[in-house]
Amino acid sequence: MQLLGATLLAVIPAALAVVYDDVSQLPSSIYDFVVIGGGTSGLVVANRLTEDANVTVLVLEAGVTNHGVLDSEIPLLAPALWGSQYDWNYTTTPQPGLDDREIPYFRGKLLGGSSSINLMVYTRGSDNDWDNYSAITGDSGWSWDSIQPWIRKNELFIPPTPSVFDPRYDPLVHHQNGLVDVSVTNYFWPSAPRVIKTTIEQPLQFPYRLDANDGNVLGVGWAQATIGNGTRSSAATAYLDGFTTRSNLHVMLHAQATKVSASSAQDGIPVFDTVEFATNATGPRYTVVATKEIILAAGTFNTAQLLLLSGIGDPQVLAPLNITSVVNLPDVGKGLSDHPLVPASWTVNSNRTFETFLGNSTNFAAALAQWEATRTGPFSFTLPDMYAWERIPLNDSIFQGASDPSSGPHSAHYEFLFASGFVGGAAPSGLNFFTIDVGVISPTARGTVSLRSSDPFDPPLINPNILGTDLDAQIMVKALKAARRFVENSPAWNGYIIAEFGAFANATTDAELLQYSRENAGTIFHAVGSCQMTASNSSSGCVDPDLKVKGTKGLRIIDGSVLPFVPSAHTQVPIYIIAVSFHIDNVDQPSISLQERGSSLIKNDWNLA
Ligand SMILES: Cc1cc2nc3c(=O)[nH]c(=O)nc-3n(C[C@H](O)[C@H](O)[C@H](O)COP(=O)(O)OP(=O)(O)OC[C@H]3O[C@@H](n4cnc5c(N)ncnc54)[C@H](O)[C@@H]3O)c2cc1C
Ligand SMILES: *[C@@H]1O[C@H](CO)[C@@H](O)[C@H](O)[C@H]1NC(C)=O
Ligand SMILES: *[C@@H]1O[C@H](CO)[C@@H](O)[C@H](O)[C@H]1NC(C)=O
Ligand SMILES: *[C@@H]1O[C@H](CO)[C@@H](O)[C@H](O)[C@H]1NC(C)=O
Ligand SMILES: *[C@@H]1O[C@H](CO)[C@@H](O)[C@H](O)[C@H]1NC(C)=O
Ligand SMILES: *[C@@H]1O[C@H](CO)[C@@H](O)[C@H](O)[C@H]1NC(C)=O
Ligand SMILES: *[C@@H]1O[C@H](CO)[C@@H](O)[C@H](O)[C@H]1NC(C)=O
Ligand SMILES: *[C@@H]1O[C@H](CO)[C@@H](O)[C@H](O)[C@H]1NC(C)=O
Ligand SMILES: *[C@@H]1O[C@H](CO)[C@@H](O)[C@H](O)[C@H]1NC(C)=O
Ligand SMILES: *[C@@H]1O[C@H](CO)[C@@H](O)[C@H](O)[C@H]1NC(C)=O
Ligand SMILES: *[C@@H]1O[C@H](CO)[C@@H](O)[C@H](O)[C@H]1NC(C)=O
Ligand SMILES: CC(=O)N[C@H]1CO[C@H](CO)[C@@H](O)[C@@H]1O
Repeated sequence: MQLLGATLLAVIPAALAVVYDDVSQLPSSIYDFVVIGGGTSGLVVANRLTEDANVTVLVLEAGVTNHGVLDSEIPLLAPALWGSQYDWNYTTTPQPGLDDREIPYFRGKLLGGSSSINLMVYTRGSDNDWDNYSAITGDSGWSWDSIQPWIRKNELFIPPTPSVFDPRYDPLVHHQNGLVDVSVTNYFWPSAPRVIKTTIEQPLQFPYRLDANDGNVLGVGWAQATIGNGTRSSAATAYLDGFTTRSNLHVMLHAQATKVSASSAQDGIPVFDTVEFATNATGPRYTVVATKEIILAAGTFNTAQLLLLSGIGDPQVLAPLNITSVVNLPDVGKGLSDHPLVPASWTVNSNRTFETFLGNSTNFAAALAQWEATRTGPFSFTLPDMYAWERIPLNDSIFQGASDPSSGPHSAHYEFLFASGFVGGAAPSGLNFFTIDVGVISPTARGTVSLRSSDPFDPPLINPNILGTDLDAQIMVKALKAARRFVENSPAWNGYIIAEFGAFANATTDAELLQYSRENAGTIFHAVGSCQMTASNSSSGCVDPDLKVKGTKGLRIIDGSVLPFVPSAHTQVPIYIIAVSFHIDNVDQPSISLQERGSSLIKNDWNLA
């Protein structure tokens, strides 16, 4: 099967007032705040800071505009963006857990960043995840209870049209005052009622869960996604498009930051205030000045890369690259965690799967026309319409001698993403598929981000260490066996499933399933933790709980880098939560500590009104 992608819209909307295409258009080189990266977190931070009309913000984005990118708007076509001009096109280092294979690592290179190319699954993580973050940082502001205002501030839940499957979410844990659209699917593939039936037929092992976003993720349920009216909602559509009349917010496209530097010091601590950027490797280097703060929001890989390029890291690693050490911060780039993923596919007896629409140009055109006219139909939701979050009993032999690798009893060890078609590449034509994408959610392996060279246009060395420990690999094997039981042990699938497909069908013993995993696993692209937040008095990690880079002034990191470990979640919402909590003056929730921290950003540090 050849995956089709929609062609670009011919007409690109007129350039936004504040979004500049060429450096010569930039009206100033001095701003209060310079945000590096116009992605998931960067655009949220820029939006929140410019709520105060007196605060000027420049966003430097290496990529292009999200406008006119139809594959980014149409949920089911997201995979067409991967490996495209909107992708950084990274490749990992050889992965020992994957028989030394190098795998592609997608990252959005356009406004909205990875929120403009991801699969849009909306998950907040478990209460245990956030309570662990709070314990690790010694900051109650990161606890599950404390982050609730930021969930509310981010989410605009759009209730589904009524269906026979209702209720499909818990209205008590959803909100309609935020900016990012969130919904469940209104289009039902033939597999969906079978997944539901399986929860009734195998209730002990695979119970139904009404809502995985209530603090306890466990169970099988309907996937929520950052989609509204059948269309992707991204950091760009939610936090930039509606705010282009703010004259204090400027966005520079094609602007890749190459270095941050300090032009002074206070009490021996460098005060970072200068950002160097370029539009290509050979072009001139430009500089802008941040009179208050530089905010790094370039994502897990590029934020760590930029710190290292700027001499912030382990001096012994920087010296051989001839990079002068500015701040001794050995943990930059260390402790990365990510979710391994491997597909289990079956051929099915169905004339309505992804293949029906993506592999046949007549059907593709019909589905596209339906989406264009009404935003409904097969293209209107993301690939997984349902998911399952599961645990392995702690008395299982794989945990012998190891402590629970998850953050607690409300977190998962593995996940199933249910998809009504082949996922992850080209499938033979003429067949229809059902896939359970199986992910390890509590990885114990840790990876790294490091420099290939001192050239900022050289991609960083990315080692997510997929299936890098025996325990992670054993969890994957257990999860694949559970996926098999899900389908084999329920009459719900009779008459639908034809057979297991490909190498998965041949892998029956644990050893074969392990080999299948090593040969076929990749990632769900959830890498976080390259510049972790730790307690203020801790010398490990990179940032304090207020996300200021240790040993510096004027420099903060607000993106996926700071999460101490990958949560029991797809990562965009935890990152939104962190980003939305930083703002000038929040009058919503005066009693919580994050709010006080947000206020202090301006009131104490910057003495603004
Ligand atoms: C294919 C894919 C599928 C995913 N699916 C899901 C999902 O379904 N649900 C979910 O919750 N999460 C998903 N994720 C993960 C989630 O999207 C990311 O964790 C999250 O978006 C990262 O946010 P961020 O702000 O840290 O980085 P990003 O959103 O990646 O933003 C970084 C931005 O900085 C820019 N940039 C980088 N370097 C520089 C520089 N030097 N100068 C200037 N600009 C720079 C980039 O171009 C980008 O715009 C997926 C990710 C991918 C790649
Ligand atoms: C990624 O690779 C594709 C295919 O080679 C290419 O067309 C695209 O321009 C690349 N992306 C970037 C941002 O260079
Ligand atoms: C690099 O950018 C400069 C302008 O910043 C431009 O003049 C030059 O043509 C670009 N070079 C390449 C190879 O794209
Ligand atoms: C570092 O500088 C030295 C001396 O100028 C040079 O010999 C060496 O090649 C440089 N190393 C790198 C990695 O650029
Ligand atoms: C699938 O087959 C049914 C019954 O023959 C038919 O009504 C339906 O239109 C077909 N659907 C597609 C997408 O081809
Ligand atoms: C594409 O689907 C249509 C039905 O919508 C069918 O008539 C046609 O034969 C299919 N084309 C191919 C190449 O399978
Ligand atoms: C959804 O999109 C369709 C097609 O553009 C439009 O007609 C409709 O008004 C939209 N509905 C809402 C609620 O925005
Ligand atoms: C684990 O505990 C459960 C419940 O106590 C029990 O049913 C099961 O047999 C135990 N499994 C193992 C491997 O000991
Ligand atoms: C499965 O095993 C059979 C028999 O050994 C072999 O012929 C076939 O190629 C294998 N299929 C895959 C996809 O590995
Ligand atoms: C940091 O502070 C906490 C709480 O005050 C204390 O328990 C801990 O011992 C301190 N750690 C270090 C390394 O000083
Ligand atoms: C902006 O600054 C001016 C002059 O300092 C002050 O009068 C005004 O109140 C400030 N406005 C806001 C929204 O803080
Ligand atoms: C720092 C912290 O709170 N760690 C906890 C995270 O969750 C695990 C599993 O429940 C606990 O054992 C840790 O103590």
